[in-house]
Amino acid sequence: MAGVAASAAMAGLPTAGHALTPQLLLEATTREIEVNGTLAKQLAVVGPDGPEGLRVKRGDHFKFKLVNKLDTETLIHWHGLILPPSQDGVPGISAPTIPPGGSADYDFPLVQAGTYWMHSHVGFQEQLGLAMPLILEDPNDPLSNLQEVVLFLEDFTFKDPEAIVAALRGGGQTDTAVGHGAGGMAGMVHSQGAGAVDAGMPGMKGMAGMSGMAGMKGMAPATGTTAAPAVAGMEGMADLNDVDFDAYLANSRTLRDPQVVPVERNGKVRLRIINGSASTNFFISAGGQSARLIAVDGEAVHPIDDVIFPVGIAQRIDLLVDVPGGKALPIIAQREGDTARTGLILAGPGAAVEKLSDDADAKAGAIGVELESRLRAVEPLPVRPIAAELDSLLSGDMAKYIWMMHGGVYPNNKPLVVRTGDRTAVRIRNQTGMSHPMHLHGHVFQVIEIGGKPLAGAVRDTVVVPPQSDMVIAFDANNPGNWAYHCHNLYHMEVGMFSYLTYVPAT
Ligand SMILES: [Cu+2]
Repeated sequence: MAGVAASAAMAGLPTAGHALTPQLLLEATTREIEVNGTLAKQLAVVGPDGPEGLRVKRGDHFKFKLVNKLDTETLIHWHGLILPPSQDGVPGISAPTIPPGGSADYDFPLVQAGTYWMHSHVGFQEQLGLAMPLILEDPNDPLSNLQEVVLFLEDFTFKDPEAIVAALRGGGQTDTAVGHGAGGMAGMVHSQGAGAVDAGMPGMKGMAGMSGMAGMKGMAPATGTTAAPAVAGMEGMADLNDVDFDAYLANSRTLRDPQVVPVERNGKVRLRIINGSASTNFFISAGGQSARLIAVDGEAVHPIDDVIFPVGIAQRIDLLVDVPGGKALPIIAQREGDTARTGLILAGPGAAVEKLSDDADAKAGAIGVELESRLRAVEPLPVRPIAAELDSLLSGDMAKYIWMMHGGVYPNNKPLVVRTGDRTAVRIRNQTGMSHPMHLHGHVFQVIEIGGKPLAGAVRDTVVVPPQSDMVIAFDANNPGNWAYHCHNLYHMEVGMFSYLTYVPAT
């Protein structure tokens, strides 16, 4: 892959066929990539199948030794996998970190098939590149004759993420952190199409005393138990992006120098799209052409044909696209609320590939619930009565850049407590002005209510809960242990928007 200075392929290891599941090697290491002409040193996971991701089969064992070749501690989480809690890769919840030069062994049966990913769960290592696709192949995949293309999306910054957080908290001037220092005004300016607010812009300073519009209902750090009222027009005032990045990457490339994938067979491609961003939601399109959505977060959905599909932070979508002979089809990911975009090109035989700008003509909107409301799982949860409904409150203070779950910042907040065997519903109440991609480890859940309307929605592991809204998810408490449950916006999580799920025995 051009643009990647260090080869990520490891010589001497098999590239496919883990049928006998010998223990294979994964390394946490570093690499250099070129981002719009500038070399950047990144962290990286290197495995036997190269930088396009790790491929393993359902029914096999996930049997790896993870070696830490970094000069700092690390630990990797296998996002979306149902596995024993001790192997889930979250420091403080499932296992200790791996020291420099150390290693950890993983061995568990793979019970799922679909599009997944892996990433560090330590500090900002995921933002720095310690992440990779994880494709769980289905041995009986009816689509196995199709060409497969993995599209791994990331947001990229040359800056130190810790400095970005400091700026978001008002500790310094930067052109990277979008102006939360202006007390929640940033989102309003965005929605009027005036562009990103520079936190260091002198004219905004006088507004810093507005303290996040704390007087507005539902936007203050909330401790009550009643749901926030639906305020007309609030969605338009939402903050869409915290952080302005230097680039958006598709398989480690920008759209100025995109990957061009030759389309081989019968002109039909299965795209496995993974949003591996730290803090960016995207809208996916295929050059205005209709595509067919067949899975979200690795789980099959009844097909939906459309021209644009949102994919939230940490979520995945599988799309089928037709690439007519002689045509070059751009697969574009445009940032929510922005013109910035990235992507790759699917090129049919003999196609001329045109240069594409990494800036769209018009801004994308906000991710809402339009698609989520239409999703229907092919294999919904078995029909059972709900034994317990738990409350999960999301709150925050945008001006101070404090994000909370269950009334506090981790670890000063309460976990969700479930009883072994219970069908459990969780009402997620987002009382903030931002959307939050909420992720539960070690389980899959079904979306069963959106904005007060019941539905038999998608089965998945990460759901975007829009500002000022409720969503209800349900799952079976059938994997006892302690499991991370958190906002997957890395900047929110790192300042404390993190909790966990814990079990008590059935009585
Ligand atoms: Cu969040």
